[in-house]
Amino acid sequence: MTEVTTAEQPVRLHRAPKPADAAPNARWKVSDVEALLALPLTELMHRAQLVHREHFDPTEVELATLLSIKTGGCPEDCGYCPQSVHYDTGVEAGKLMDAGAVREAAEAAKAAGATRFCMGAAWREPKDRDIEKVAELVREVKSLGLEACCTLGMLSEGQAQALKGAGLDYYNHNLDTAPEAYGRIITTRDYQDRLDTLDHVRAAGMSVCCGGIVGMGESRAERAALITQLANLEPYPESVPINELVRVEGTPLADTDKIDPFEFVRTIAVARITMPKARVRLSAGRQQMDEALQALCFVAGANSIFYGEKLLTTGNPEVERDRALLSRLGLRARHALQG
Ligand code: SAM
Ligand code: DTB
Ligand code: SF4
Repeated sequence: MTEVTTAEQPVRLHRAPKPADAAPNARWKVSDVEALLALPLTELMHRAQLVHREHFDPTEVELATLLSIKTGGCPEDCGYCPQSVHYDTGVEAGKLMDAGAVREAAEAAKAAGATRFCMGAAWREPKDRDIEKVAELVREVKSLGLEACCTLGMLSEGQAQALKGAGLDYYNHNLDTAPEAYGRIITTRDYQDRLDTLDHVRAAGMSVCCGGIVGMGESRAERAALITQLANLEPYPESVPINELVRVEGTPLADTDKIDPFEFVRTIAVARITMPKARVRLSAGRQQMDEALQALCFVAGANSIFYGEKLLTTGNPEVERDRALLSRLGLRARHALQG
């Protein structure tokens, strides 16, 4: 996004997004991904399972715990987000957590069996002095032997390098929806802003965690375009969180119709097929899903979940419940970091 300052206020000029398969060497065409989404469910699941077991042990699920290290008061207007200052959702704005409290939370996550710890901040973009503080938090998490992930909004090249220098393994920055649908959901930044940050993360040598949200009223073609966009990144992300919209009262998307659960499962399966080596994470939205649906997501190739009673500001299933679910399904948590 470019900003032009006039006498009154800055005018933001959005750059028109390119279609998800615009690059001449694009691996995937939106039409191919749409055709996958439209397969008979049994056929789609079979294909997803074949791909899944080529690269992973299909009985193993990664557990990643989230912590909101800086909550609320975000200047962005993402239509799904309870932390935007534009919407009245009851989320109170807080300050950046200190290192001791973060360490405690990371220790508890490790003791409960998580191997990845993801710290989220409700920023449009961090300031350089925020990066210094977050670098300290990253060092705390790394000293416990956990994989560290951060999601802090847009990053400059230098900020990405500083986080890499502190030992950060993954940076989460979601594309969230299809390029063509982005302007319906967010007006305070454009798609290219997201792609630029992903480039900075890659250039710094970190692994990329990038996915999206389904159930925001998008069409199947738009879901196909989101997956195509992710799968055509060069290289595609190592982690792909697929969130179902958590409909939070006060946000513009609060009254969106709930997505057909089978359509959600299809999206997971197509993410698995198009990004064979990625950790596909069954992310936000599990609290609204019954256990049979979650099981179907694992069968479709999901091999990671957010683990712990809270996502950032909304709820997630209890740890005991998740442990019982994995046990009933004969699945096991990924242990220490063997790759
Ligand atoms: N502010 C940073 C940013 O937007 O990149 C990091 C935090 S932001 C909360 C991280 C991601 O959470 C968003 O990109 C979106 O995918 C997800 N998210 C936020 N609200 C959600 C909701 N209500 N339902 C599902 N996912 C949501
Ligand atoms: C991601 O894809 N989903 C997570 C994490 N990355 C940062 C966030 C989900 C947030 C759900 C709404 C909330 O709890 O505020
Ligand atoms: Fe801010 Fe991130 Fe929420 Fe958007 S998704 S309002 S950038 S915290």
